[in-house]
Amino acid sequence: MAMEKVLQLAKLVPAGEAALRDRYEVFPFYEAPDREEWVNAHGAAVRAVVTSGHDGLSNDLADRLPALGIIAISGVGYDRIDLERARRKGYRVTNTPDVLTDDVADAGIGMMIMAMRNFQAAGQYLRDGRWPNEGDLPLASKVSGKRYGIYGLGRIGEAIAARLNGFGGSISYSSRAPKAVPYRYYATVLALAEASDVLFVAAAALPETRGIINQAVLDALGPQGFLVNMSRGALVDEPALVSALRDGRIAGAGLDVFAAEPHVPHELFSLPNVALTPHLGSATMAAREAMAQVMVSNLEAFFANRPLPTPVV
Ligand code: 8YV
Repeated sequence: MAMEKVLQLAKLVPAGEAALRDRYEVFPFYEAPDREEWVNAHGAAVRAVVTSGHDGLSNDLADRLPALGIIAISGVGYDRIDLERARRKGYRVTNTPDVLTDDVADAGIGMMIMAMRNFQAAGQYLRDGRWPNEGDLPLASKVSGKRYGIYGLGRIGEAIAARLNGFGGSISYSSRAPKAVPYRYYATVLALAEASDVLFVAAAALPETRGIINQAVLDALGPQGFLVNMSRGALVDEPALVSALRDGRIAGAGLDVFAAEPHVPHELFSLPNVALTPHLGSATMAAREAMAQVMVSNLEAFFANRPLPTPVV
């Protein structure tokens, strides 16, 4: 029997690559010397697209895959997929929740500590050979015992909260509706920011959350406050963030995600009060292997006409 044709838009870990190639005829689109030519020749035969959370699938490309039956994301975020179009055209979309939750939450806590204790700039100071001549650095902010706010209390938000329980402060959150959790609820992110020393962004990027971390929210967080974003850059008004950081209207930020990744606003590079990482919340071998496995199990279910393990659409 001929193998099903899968168009692959993002590279996977070796175990994921092997699992995919064992089962399907895979076209790694990112390696195609001439994508246009490839789509013309093979687009009509593609039944499945494999992609990452941040690569998604553009409608322009989707338009050229008339036999598309499923977009299997190796990632939890589906903000780069037009779900409305998927519903309309009748193809499925799957993601990989749960298996990356711990890793993203771990990274969020690391990011908070890195930003508040100034570890990233301090590491650079040491590597630049400045310690012997210039001595000790200015003192940083205490991390424990603070008022922690989490915007978006989904799986990842809850996992961040579970870890924050060990820090001896108070935990609040804002999300669409209050949940049965022992944390204080605020109806708006503005009210949450006002009541927080550290504001974690853990909500999905949706049209209604775009730019929601705006100047007013940053001013409410205040000159002692820190922003930590492990979700999507689109939720933050980046120019407003840059000016709040530059003017000391917030104390600092830890950012793993950016609006126009992999491009990062250059103004951030020279600011001493930010910690920056290149979207690596889920970037552990364990998480990526598990994500690839869940992604492949969705493809298998799709092609076998079984219920999809983790459907979005
Ligand atoms: C990665 C992510 O970008 O899961 C997501 O939504 O943003 C990340 O885990 C990714 O999809 C890795 O393949």
